[in-house]
Amino acid sequence: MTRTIIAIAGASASGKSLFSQTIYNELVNELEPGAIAIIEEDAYYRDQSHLPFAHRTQTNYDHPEAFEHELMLTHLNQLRQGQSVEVPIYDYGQHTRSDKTRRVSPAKILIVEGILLLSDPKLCDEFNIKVFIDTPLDICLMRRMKRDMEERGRSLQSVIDQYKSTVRPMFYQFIEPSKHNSDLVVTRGGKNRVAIDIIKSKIKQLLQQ
Ligand code: UZR
Ligand code: MG
Repeated sequence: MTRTIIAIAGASASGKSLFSQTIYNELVNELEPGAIAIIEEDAYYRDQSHLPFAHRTQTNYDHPEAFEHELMLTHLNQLRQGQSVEVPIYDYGQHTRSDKTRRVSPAKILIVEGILLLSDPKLCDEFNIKVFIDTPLDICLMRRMKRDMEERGRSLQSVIDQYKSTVRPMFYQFIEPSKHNSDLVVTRGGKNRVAIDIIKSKIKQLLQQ
């Protein structure tokens, strides 16, 4: 069976998750069970339970090394071969993996989304369709302030400090150049209706083959 892996990359708070989840949610009930699945790169942030909490807050989470891409690669290969995988569940409050996992079954269409997916050549080789969400960085920052304060328990000062120390520099060093590895650039992010509909019809076309 041919399986298709679609990668959705872009800056933090660019609208990757909303874009991916909109496609997933709108298709999942229409398609036969198990046709489509979704995995976040964030789930593969390294386990840091062996480090004291104060050290974990110092990690550069916007650098490719923060992720266990090797494990993600293994999982993508297992899914391609028709095996289920146990995807880690990350705890942003504790800056480490929780002790729970999420079972993902092999699907014909797998959507993966995350900031640094297209910066890794080995991962890029696995992706059949590569999309880059190109939202201006000031818009991302505004969204991130709201999201991280409301959903990830951060103070305004900590969001600003992280933005200056890692989010912005790592965006220019790793994320923005990875745009050139994409097949498709989507402006604005999660609410780009035309782009969502184009990806949805591509997925339906792939499932009919
Ligand atoms: P998205 N991140 C944390 O703030 N803490 C963690 O323990 C792990 C990750 C942030 C990370 C990155 N950055 O910008 C963001 N910092 O999560 C990626 N600083 O997640 O793509 O959903 O924005
Ligand atoms: Mg996200």
